[in-house]
Parts: sequence; C-alpha cells; structure tokens
Amino acid sequence: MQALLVIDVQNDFCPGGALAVEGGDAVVAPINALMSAYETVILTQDWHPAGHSSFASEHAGKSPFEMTEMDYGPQVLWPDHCVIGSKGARFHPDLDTDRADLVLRKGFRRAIDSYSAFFENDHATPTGLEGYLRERGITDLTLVGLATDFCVKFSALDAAKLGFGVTVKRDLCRAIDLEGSLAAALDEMATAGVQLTG
Ligand code: VGL
Ligand code: ZN
Repeated sequence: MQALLVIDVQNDFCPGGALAVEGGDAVVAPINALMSAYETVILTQDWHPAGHSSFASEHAGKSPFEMTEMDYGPQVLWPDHCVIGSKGARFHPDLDTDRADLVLRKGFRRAIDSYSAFFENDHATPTGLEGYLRERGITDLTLVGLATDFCVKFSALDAAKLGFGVTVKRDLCRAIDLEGSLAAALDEMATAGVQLTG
C-alpha cells in the first residue's frame, strides 16, 4: 500500500516567500498531476508559533542561516517563516489540497523545530504520522516537495529507519542548498536505502 507524502508546499518556501526556495513553485503542477496515481495523499505543513526558537530573530546577534546549539543539538537559524495563521504558512494557492486525506502540521512547539514529518528535531518526539500510516496499512511512501535537503531529507531518513519503502522524486523537490547541504542530503538518503528517482 502506497501513499504520496507532499512536504511543505507552502507560500513561504516559494518565490516571494520568507524562506524562498529557488523554483519552489515549479513543483506544484507536476505534484498535482502525480496525485492521481496515488490512492492516499498526505500533505505536511510547517507550522510555527510567532517567536519560534528556530527563528534567528529570537537569538540576539544571530543572522538567518547561522547555526546555534539547542538542548537537542545543532540547529540552523531561519528567517521567520510559516507563522501559524499567516499567508506564508498557507499552501501554495495552486496546490490541490482537496486530494489530501491528512494534513499533518509540525513545528508547532516553540522550543523545538521539526523538519521530519515523523519526529521533531530531538529525533524522539513523534508527530503521530507513523501510527497513522501503520493503522492504514501503508507500507511504501513517495516523497515530493520542499525542501529536498531539510524537511524532505529528514522525513525520508526517518521513514526508511522505520521500515517503510521510500522513494524521493528529485525533480518534484527543490533544495535550499546551504553550503553543500543538497549533495550531502542526496548521499545520506542513498546510503539509507532511499530510492532517488528523476
Ligand atoms: C524547512 C527549514 C525550516 C523545510 C522548514 O520545509 O525544508 N526548512 N523549516
Ligand atoms: Zn520551519
């Protein structure tokens, strides 16, 4: 049983957004087209309270894309993005959200970020997605969306670790690519047994 997991196709990750990914909006139409090939479609939504600890604006003297150390390990600091209720947090207006059985929100706890759709950045706090998928008998996941080297990567690695069959369709993803993070992400996913297709 297969499901399509569409990661964070939100205004803030598209051109003009607060954390714009180059070409982020180019994935919308082909993702909509791909949905018809899947019985089950799940969307994720990055969903941060104002003042979230992953925002550089919360850390005196820090700029976006610098690193900091959290209780749970190293954390990239981001521009304020995907603030709950904001336009930037909404899905891209052309994304076919009607097809989704589930919209999974993540990153809503102020003190901890959540790149992965399965676990927050402590790699321990579950989002509940694993239970949802297992109860529905889903064994295989195809991942698409934004951004390849952050939320897609961490979701794919966790899914593989949990024993799901995982495919990432690279052409339906776009990357932030901070200092080689795209190449590293592709290596890590391949090593973890994630199928990377065109
Ligand atoms: C993401 C950085 C911060 C993503 C979310 O969706 O890849 N990246 N929050
Ligand atoms: Zn975020």
